[in-house]
Amino acid sequence: LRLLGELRRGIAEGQLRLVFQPQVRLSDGRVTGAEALVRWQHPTRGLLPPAEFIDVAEQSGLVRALGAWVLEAAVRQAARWARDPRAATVDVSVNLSARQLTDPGLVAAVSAVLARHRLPPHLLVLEVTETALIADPDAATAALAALKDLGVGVSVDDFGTGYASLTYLQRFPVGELKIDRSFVMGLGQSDGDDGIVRACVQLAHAVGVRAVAEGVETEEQRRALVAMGCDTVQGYFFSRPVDADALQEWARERR
Ligand code: G
Ligand code: G
Ligand code: MN
Ligand code: NA
Repeated sequence: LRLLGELRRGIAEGQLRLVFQPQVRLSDGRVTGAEALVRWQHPTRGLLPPAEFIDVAEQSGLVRALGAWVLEAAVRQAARWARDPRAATVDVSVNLSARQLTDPGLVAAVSAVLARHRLPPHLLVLEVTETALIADPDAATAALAALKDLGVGVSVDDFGTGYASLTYLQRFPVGELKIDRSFVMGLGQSDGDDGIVRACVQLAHAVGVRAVAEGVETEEQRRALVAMGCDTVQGYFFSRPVDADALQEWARERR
């Protein structure tokens, strides 16, 4: 409860930060995107990762205010990069909580923030978890269809850990599947994980969407993903999440 009060104040007082982790296209090694990840610069406890406050925020409904802050900050940053002729053009992925996905005001809020910052919609990608999609598939389908009409990208995060049936996959208008890092971790070490990751890549391509692998930590994993035809990768092997300037520096070095 104390944490909740502190977080409410922290959001209002500007204590949240975003870091960005590059997403690399395997075909040419270029940085095509960045995932925005929230941090909380707590006045006494230091820089806190989302694991320390997202669940509390989600349970209390404060995740709406947090999510609104993240969306605004991420779109503002993406728009700055889009306007800057020296900056590499990257799309920015934002994680949505389950509550945000089923919030009837989501589409209007996304539309308003894009207009406010004049960001071309295709430079924003919203990551939704498989679990959030399945919790209310009809509401999710409607929200995703409206987001697609706006021109915003949608990614299914933590793919493989939920229970999305193939029927749903075909029905949800999404642009990419993000293979959960628990499977990527075992690449080259576990035949089971090799098979799962290969199947996820093929499944993505079968429904006409990009396959993204997260949590890539080794050259061996990268090579396995190339062999499987995975499109895009993200993970510590390439870069940890870094601040906005460092992300651009990293991207420009690889243009
Ligand atoms: O940044 P880190 O790798 O510690 O993130 C841990 C978890 O927190 C991930 O599952 C990620 O999706 C989630 N997360 C990070 N930033 C946000 C955010 O802005 N909103 C929501 N809802 N979840 C986030
Ligand atoms: O659930 P989501 O995909 O949003 O989670 C992103 C989280 O994964 C962030 O907390 C990020 O810091 C973490 N992460 C990113 N790359 C790696 C990696 O290569 N290895 C591990 N273990 N975690 C990673
Ligand atoms: Mn994510
Ligand atoms: Na994930």
